[in-house]
Amino acid sequence: MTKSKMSQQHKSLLQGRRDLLKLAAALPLAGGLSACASTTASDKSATAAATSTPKPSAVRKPIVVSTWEHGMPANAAAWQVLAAGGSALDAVEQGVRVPEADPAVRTVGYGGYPDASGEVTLDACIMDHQLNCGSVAGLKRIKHPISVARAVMEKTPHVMLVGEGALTFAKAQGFVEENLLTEQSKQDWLVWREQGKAKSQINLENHDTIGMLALDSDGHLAGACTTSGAAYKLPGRVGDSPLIGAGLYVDQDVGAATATGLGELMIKTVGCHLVVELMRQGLNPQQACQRAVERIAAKIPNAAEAQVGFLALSVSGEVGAYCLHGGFNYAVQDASGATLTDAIHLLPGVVV
Ligand code: SD4
Repeated sequence: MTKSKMSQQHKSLLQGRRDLLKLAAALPLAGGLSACASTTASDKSATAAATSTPKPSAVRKPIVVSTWEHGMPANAAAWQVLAAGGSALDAVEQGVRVPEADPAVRTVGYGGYPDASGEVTLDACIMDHQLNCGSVAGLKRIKHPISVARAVMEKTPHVMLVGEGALTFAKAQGFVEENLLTEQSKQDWLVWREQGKAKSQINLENHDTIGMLALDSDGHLAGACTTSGAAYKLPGRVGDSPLIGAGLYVDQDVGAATATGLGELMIKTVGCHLVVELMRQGLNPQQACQRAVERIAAKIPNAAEAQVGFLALSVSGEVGAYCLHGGFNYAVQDASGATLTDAIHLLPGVVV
């Protein structure tokens, strides 16, 4: 190798190292929170691991991961698609349709908590390995917003449709209008209204969006996210779940991430895009989720009053998650079986 080539290589190595150090310095630590005393050490170890952890040699695929316990039956439906050699995109759509149709899941689709006016309004988005994406927000009276989001992606030149426009589009596509407010949801809403609460219920317990990520046997990633949003939200409020980058992001070069919890926090930090970009910098999925939660905790006043959780899947099938408060779990299914795991959390204590 010539001297000039060597010095060129040396310079780019130094530049790479400087970039990494700059990145580490730019990422805020959650030192302002007393419960985060261990954050500095974990942050250092995340950076160290980013430079030293060897990449896994074998890709773990197909695989599907989802937020929360209702991710177990959703993953099972997605797995049927993946195990038959189907696409990650079909898998995530079929998977999240399960909680969308289940009235016992009170935070997604049919039977979800309504807004303050008593109307169930749904947010959802879907994204594939080529940055194709589709989204709906504030969609009423359609049980499967994820399928409408997919139709937006595949049948329009747009990414996102909202409110009446989304409903008109859905009906034109053959989706059937139906009542999504179950008797149980109605009764709960009436009680909430009688209590005279002036505010939407955005708190620690209200956070069970389903976000699903899959890697198919062709090695393609896709993701879906669907929710009824914050219970008793102000009519018109849109959370992170239908926003590409906030509630979901997929980049085939790197991996995918999805989020659950108080959407305003993910919107302010473009949380899922942040997780994917941190993975691009060399962090593994769990380290990237941890950094994003730390960013939220450090930069957003009163973040600790809410829950946030991220779940990520790398293009090689590594899975990681992290949340602010204990209590967030995630479901994983691959050829070895199905598991439900508690995510590691930043703050002490568990919220269920
Ligand atoms: C939102 N992220 O609309 C969602 C909330 C959630 O079940 O997770 N709800 O902010």
